[in-house]
Amino acid sequence: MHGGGIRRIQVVDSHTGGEPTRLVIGGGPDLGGGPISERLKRFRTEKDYFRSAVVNEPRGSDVVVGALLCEPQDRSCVAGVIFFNNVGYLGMCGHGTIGLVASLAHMGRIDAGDHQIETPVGVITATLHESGEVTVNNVVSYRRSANVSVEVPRFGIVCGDVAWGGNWFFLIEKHDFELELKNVELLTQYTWAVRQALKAAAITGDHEQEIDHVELFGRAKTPGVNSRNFVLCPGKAYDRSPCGTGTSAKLACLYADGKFCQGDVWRQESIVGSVFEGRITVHEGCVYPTITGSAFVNSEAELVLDPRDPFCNGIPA
Ligand code: PYC
Repeated sequence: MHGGGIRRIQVVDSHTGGEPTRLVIGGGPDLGGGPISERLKRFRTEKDYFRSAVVNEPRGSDVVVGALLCEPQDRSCVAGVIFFNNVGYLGMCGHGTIGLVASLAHMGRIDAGDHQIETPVGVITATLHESGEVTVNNVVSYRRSANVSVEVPRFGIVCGDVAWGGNWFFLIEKHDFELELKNVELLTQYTWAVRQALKAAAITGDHEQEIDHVELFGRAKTPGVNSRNFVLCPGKAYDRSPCGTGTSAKLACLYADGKFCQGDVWRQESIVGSVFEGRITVHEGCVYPTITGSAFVNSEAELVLDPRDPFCNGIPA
């Protein structure tokens, strides 16, 4: 039996409203110490093979979001985390944070209560409720520009808002599509074309950051739910969850339009029917969204990285 050079990675897999999170709890790369943002830079430049090995095919798939559990620099934090996907890294991830908290609870590392987590975009707080639900206090969210028009080849002029919810989003209310699972291919083509058109037109977030998430809204299917969405993620997979950062961007836009305020509850349904609850706190004019949802652990596993395997480091997406 060949065992030379084999590397073993311990993971806990969960899903949040259908969207998977693969939490790496052991066997990860040595990224040194310092702030998580610095460790992310080293991950990106020196150890990117590990990202691909964990989430890309044949071990993963385009839809899997990875989360590398890190020692926090700030000792008041229960954990540090770096989120990644099939094509790169995420500063923040709402469904992934809910998955992280549920996984830490599953591992017996945390109990119900408030927990601080270090991310590349700063320290955030998450609450594990006795019910098992998790509330994520997300980063400040805001609308950068309203009613931005872009010419999208094959689809014509599309109008939407550019907003930040921890990632950059283009939010589209007016379109001709039904947000149904049977239309996923068409929805993907449309939102991907919008993303390309935004890039071609140099429509960006702050500091010329690419808008790498496109979000469509439609009528909810579930009574008591405000809206349904379809969210295209950076690597062309769609979010099975209602997207924590996308829901945060939506709340910021609703607030900017005077349609939502502190004390209100927004129920956002995903294309698969899972629901997040969103609320905001407004402090000195800034919107701080909180997103509540549930995650379930569905696997504890060991990944095997065999250097003889030609696809040991995954098939690049
Ligand atoms: O929940 O924030 C989120 C998210 C981002 C990408 C996939 N899920």
